[in-house]
Amino acid sequence: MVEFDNDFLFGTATASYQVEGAYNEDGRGMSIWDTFCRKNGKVFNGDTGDVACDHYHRYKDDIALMKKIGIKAYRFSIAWPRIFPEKGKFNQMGLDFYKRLIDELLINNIIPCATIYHWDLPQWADDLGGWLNRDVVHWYGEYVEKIFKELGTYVPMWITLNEPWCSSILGYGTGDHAPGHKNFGEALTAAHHLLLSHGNAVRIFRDFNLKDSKIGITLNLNEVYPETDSLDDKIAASIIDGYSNRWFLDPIFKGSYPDDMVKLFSSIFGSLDFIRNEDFNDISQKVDFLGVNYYTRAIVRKCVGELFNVKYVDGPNKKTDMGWEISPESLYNLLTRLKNEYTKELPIYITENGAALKDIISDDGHIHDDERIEYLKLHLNEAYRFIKNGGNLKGYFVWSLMDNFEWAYGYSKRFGIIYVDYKTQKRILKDSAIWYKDVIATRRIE
Ligand code: IFM
Repeated sequence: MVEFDNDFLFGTATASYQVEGAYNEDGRGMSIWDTFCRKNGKVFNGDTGDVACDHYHRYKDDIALMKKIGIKAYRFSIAWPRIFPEKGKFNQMGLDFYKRLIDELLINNIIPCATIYHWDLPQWADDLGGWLNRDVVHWYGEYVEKIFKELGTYVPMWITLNEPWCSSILGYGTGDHAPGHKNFGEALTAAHHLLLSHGNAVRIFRDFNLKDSKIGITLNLNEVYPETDSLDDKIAASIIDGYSNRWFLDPIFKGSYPDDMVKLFSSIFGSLDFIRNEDFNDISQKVDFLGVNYYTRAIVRKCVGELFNVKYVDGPNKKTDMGWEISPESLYNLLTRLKNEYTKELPIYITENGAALKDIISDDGHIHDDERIEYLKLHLNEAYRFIKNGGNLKGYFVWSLMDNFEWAYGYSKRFGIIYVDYKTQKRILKDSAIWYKDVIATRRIE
C-alpha cells in the first residue's frame, strides 16, 4: 500500500505558450515561438499557440476544474513578452493577468507555483541575439525583478527556468525548437547564459527577502544506460549523461562544469570562451529545491559519425505517443542518484511527469485513458519508494492539467488529464483526472 504524507503536494502543470492563447491581447509582444510557428514546416500542421486552450480567458473555469479534481498546486508559467513586450517597456496589463490568475488560485486554496521562463523568449530579445547575447542576463534580471516586486509575496514556489537543456540544445543546437538554430557551439553559449540568468534571478530573489517563498530550477533529467556492457557503450552513456544531465547539475550544485565534458566540447566546438571563472559563483547560488521533469530513460551505443559518436537506441518497453519508452524504475534510480550526488537533503519536486496518448472520446462521452492511469500510477509508486528509502521528495505535478500545444508537434499530442476539444474549447475530465482526484483525496494508490 502506497500512502503519501499530508504535506506531499499533488499538483498539475502547464506553460504559458502552450495554453494561454490571446497572443496579441492586452499589449503582449511577440515571442520566439510566435515567430517559429509561422515558419514553414517547423511545427506540425502549421499549428500555433495563437488560441491554444484559451486559458487566458478561461482560467476561472480551468481553476474550477482543478478544484473539482482536488488539485493542491498549479504550476503555470509567466509569459515574458506579456510583461516586457519591448525592451525596457513594462506592460501592466500583461502582469494583471497573472494577478488575476494567482488571486483565483488562492481563493480556491490552490498553491500557485510560477515558472518564470518556459521557452517564450520575447522576439525583441531574440532580435538582439537572444540567449547568445550575454546581456540577456540583465534583460532577464529586469524581468524577474519586476515579477518578484509585483507577485513575489503571493507565490510560495518560484521556478527560474524550465528545462534549460531544451531551450539551449533544441533551440540552438538541433533547431527543433525556437529560435531554430542548428549550431551546437551556440547551444553551449545559450546554455551558459541560461544558467547565469538562473543564478542572477536567485540572487535578486534573495534581495527581496520573501520569507514565505522558495525558489528553485526545473531540469529535464534522464538516467542514461549503455546498450551493452562494452567499454565503448559505457563511454557513450557517460557522454550523454554529461551532455544532458551533468552539464546543468554540476554548475548549479558543484560550481563547475564537468571536466570530461569541457574537454570533449572544446575539442569539438573550439574554445568555450563565453565562460568566465567568476560565473560559477553566480550559477551556484543556493536554491531551495530542485524541480525534476521526468518522462523516460535513454539507452545509447557508440556509433561513429553521429554527434559525439553516440546513437540513441530504442528500449524494449512500451512507448507513449511521443515514442518515449515507459521506464518508471529509472525515475527511482534518477532520484536516488540526485540525492547521492547533488541534492542530499535538499527538497526535490517532480515538476512534470505524464504521458501523451492517442485519447479518443468513447461513445459514452468519456475518455478511458487507462494507459495514462497506469503510467501515472507506476511513476508515483517509484516516487513513493524513493521517499520510503529516505528521499526528500516533496511533491508531484502531472504534466499536464489539460491537452495543449506540444511545441513542434502542435496539437497532435495529448498529455492532459483533461481533454480539450480545440474547436469548441470544451473540456472533458479524462478517467485519469477522476483517478487523480481519488489519489489526492485518499493520498493512497491501491
Ligand atoms: O510539453 C512539454 C513541456 O513544455 C516541457 N516538458 C516536457 C513536456 C512534454 O514534452
